[in-house]
Amino acid sequence: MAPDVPDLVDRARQGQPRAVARLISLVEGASPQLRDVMAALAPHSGHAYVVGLTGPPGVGKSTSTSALVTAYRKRGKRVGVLAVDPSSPFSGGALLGDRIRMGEHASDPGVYIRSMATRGHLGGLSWAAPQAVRVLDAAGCDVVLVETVGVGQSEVDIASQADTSVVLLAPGAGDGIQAAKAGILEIGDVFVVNKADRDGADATVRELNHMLGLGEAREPGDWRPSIVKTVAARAEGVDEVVEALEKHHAWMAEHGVLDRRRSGRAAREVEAIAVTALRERIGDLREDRRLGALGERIAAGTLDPYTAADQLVAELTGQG
Ligand SMILES: Nc1nc2c(ncn2[C@@H]2O[C@H](COP(=O)(O)OP(=O)(O)OP(=O)(O)O)[C@@H](O)[C@H]2O)c(=O)[nH]1
Ligand SMILES: [Mg+2]
Repeated sequence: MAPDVPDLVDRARQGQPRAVARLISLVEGASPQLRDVMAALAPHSGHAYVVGLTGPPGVGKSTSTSALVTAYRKRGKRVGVLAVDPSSPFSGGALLGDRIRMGEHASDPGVYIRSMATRGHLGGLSWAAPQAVRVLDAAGCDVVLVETVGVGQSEVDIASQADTSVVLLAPGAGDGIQAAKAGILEIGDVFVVNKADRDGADATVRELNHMLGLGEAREPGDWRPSIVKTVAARAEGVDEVVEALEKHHAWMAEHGVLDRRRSGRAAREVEAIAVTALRERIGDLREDRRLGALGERIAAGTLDPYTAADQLVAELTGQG
């Protein structure tokens, strides 16, 4: 049954967990009603501070996220957690490991936890995560933590849509080199060397310092990424992570970076929605006589593919 959008949005804004979950399901399922949902949410967003966490599998993202939830709850903040898995088809539920690690927060009414699978969305990653964040934002979250699973380009994309991106690494195993190769060093505003109870944490910190060029001079007004050592499993170092996040948040606000990042990610969201809409129209066209006719003319040598594509784009965008 199609949900009553205004009612759902009202209830989500009052913080009713079931309404929040339902709205995020609409995002996950790319519901046609998202249009109405987003229109209704637009005036109520922009409050939450969005933190992305990324890093290699098993580095401790979920454990750190859970520890950060505890730290922010102690500070009286309402917290949303979004675990985004770009490699899974729609799941509609929490990932098993996360369910266990986040379990201690399950009964806290000041915490919303949600996993979201986005595989199969056309350009979905670029809009699904920001839209789910908007739901949590409108529901009154002060902080939204976005954990991405895996370290590929799509994870980098999601993480870079946050206000602040946290990159987690663990000692040894050449994590730093791997991260550099995956392109996640560039997006880190705060670096966390987790599992500092293991050997080699200091070496990893040195390696990071070196790779990030932290010893070098920076332009005044440039952000110098922080590096924090943690043992997330014992909540050690987590207050220092919160401090580093607060410092970055304040720095961004002071330098106009926060507004720039937010309008930048909104622009990418619009782009993704527009590209998705165009792709859908092209998809419809595959069954269309016009595309078939263009193909016939190219095969017959009376038309070239670029001119044909120009004609198609002009028709799709209503300029033909
Ligand atoms: N020794 C040690 N183990 C830790 C620490 N933090 C987390 N772990 C363990 O590392 C394993 C993976 O932790 P997760 O938090 O699930 O890691 P993740 O990055 O979310 O993993 P994926 O989501 O599967 O990529 C678990 O068994 C944790 O208990 C730590 O500081 N020290
Ligand atoms: Mg995890």
